[in-house]
Amino acid sequence: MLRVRVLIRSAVAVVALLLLAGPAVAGNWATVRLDAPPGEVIAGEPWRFGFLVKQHDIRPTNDVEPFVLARHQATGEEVRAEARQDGAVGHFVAELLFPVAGSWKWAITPKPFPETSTETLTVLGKPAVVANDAAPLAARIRRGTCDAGGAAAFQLAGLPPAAAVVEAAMPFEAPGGVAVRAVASGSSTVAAPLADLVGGDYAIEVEGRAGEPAGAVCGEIAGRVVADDLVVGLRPGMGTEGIGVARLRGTGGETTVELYLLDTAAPMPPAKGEPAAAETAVVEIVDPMAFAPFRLTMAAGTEVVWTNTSGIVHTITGDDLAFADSALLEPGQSFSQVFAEPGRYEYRCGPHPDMIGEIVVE
Ligand SMILES: [Cu+2]
Repeated sequence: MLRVRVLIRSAVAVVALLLLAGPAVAGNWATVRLDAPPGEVIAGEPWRFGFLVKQHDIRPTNDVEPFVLARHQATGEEVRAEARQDGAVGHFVAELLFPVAGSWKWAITPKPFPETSTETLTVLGKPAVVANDAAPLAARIRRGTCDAGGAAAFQLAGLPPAAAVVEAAMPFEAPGGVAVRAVASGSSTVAAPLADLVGGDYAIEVEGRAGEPAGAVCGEIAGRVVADDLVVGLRPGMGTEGIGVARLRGTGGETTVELYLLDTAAPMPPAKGEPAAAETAVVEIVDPMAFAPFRLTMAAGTEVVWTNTSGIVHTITGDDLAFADSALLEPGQSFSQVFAEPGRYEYRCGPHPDMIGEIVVE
């Protein structure tokens, strides 16, 4: 019965939208596609990127004046940049400078066409800078546990100071998929099979230093080896707050040890899917250009899933800062977000702003 009511309501919404939909929807719209996903964007460092503008998502066009507008989700602070044509027809480049770290909503508007929103961007804080002439941090494998130290067994290459390896990227995802930065890293090879290290009561230790943000870290070499590969977490040592990760890889009779000290000052966005949604509600994007149901009323904590069942691309773009925008949704793609706070959230499709919808959270 509920399903029938929803269908009737959405049919009414579709008819209403058809009546409203003038030539603006039917005629002139454009899509914006980024050349590449944003990757790592850091506050205070210019970020340059390119994108392609296509009228009706088909024909690349230079007859536009695109600008980029970003808004900080917590403070509402705005950053704007004009784009300029570069290379092939329809291709533009722009440069944004985010003044502070955090979550930024952003969209590209290829004037005179409406905007295409992009996925909310997590801008990372600048890593703490250590003087370039600082000595490397000493690292070793030794006997015993972290709490009960034993004799040094293998010397590891020292970790260079943070400033020298600012761009060191984590070669694997941290637990929960959180965005973390390595502030120092190093690689060594020790003359011992990985199996001997795992079974032999050893710990990996990196010495700290006064004023060094990463600090001392230590972790016992233990755990499950998968395909000659073991990842060990390094926890804070005496009086420090550093954390790190060691990756040990067995190759024949030797073991390669990669060490990463992580930047604990950088913002850690919640892992995807948090907070856990109590329930799920579905909104379909249908032809011709409508959200069904047009209005969704639900309890706080519900996850809304939009699925594009139409034949063309659309976005889910909200004016409210708390509303996380989607990027372009291709036919068949979905986008979801959890609404934790009661309120009324209006949204629209970026390229087709006459497509509107509403989420009412009670
Ligand atoms: Cu649309």
